[in-house]
Amino acid sequence: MLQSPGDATERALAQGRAEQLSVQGCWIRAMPAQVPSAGYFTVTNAGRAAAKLTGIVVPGYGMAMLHQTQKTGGMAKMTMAHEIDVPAKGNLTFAPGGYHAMLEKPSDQARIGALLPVAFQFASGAQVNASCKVQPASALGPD
Ligand SMILES: [Cu+2]
Repeated sequence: MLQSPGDATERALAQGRAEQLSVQGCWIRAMPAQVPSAGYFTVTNAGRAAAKLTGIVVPGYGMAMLHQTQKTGGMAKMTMAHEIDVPAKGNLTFAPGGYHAMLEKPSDQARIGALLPVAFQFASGAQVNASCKVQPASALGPD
């Protein structure tokens, strides 16, 4: 991000927005190294203004993208999602068959059972941190 004289104010505003945002139930379905893994979670927005999720940073993976699986005429296809709305007083759920974080280039940190500190980034500049549990390919949820 560029530095400017308004940065302190911007940071304070972003912090205020971050306090309204939280992430629950984050887990990663770890796949063998050649196949992308997927991250799932729920973002809750307690604020009065809508927020937009723009990206996540997962330390156990070299690359993390936001994707959406959509079914058209019985065919499932994935599209990139650059900004995803989290409605005011509402939430956004990433779950198998819909939105997912596509994770590639795993490191040894991304072993089954690990808790990875993930950063969730929003269009306002707010960032929310949550830990995500790495689960085996057969897992259906965070537990
Ligand atoms: Cu994908």
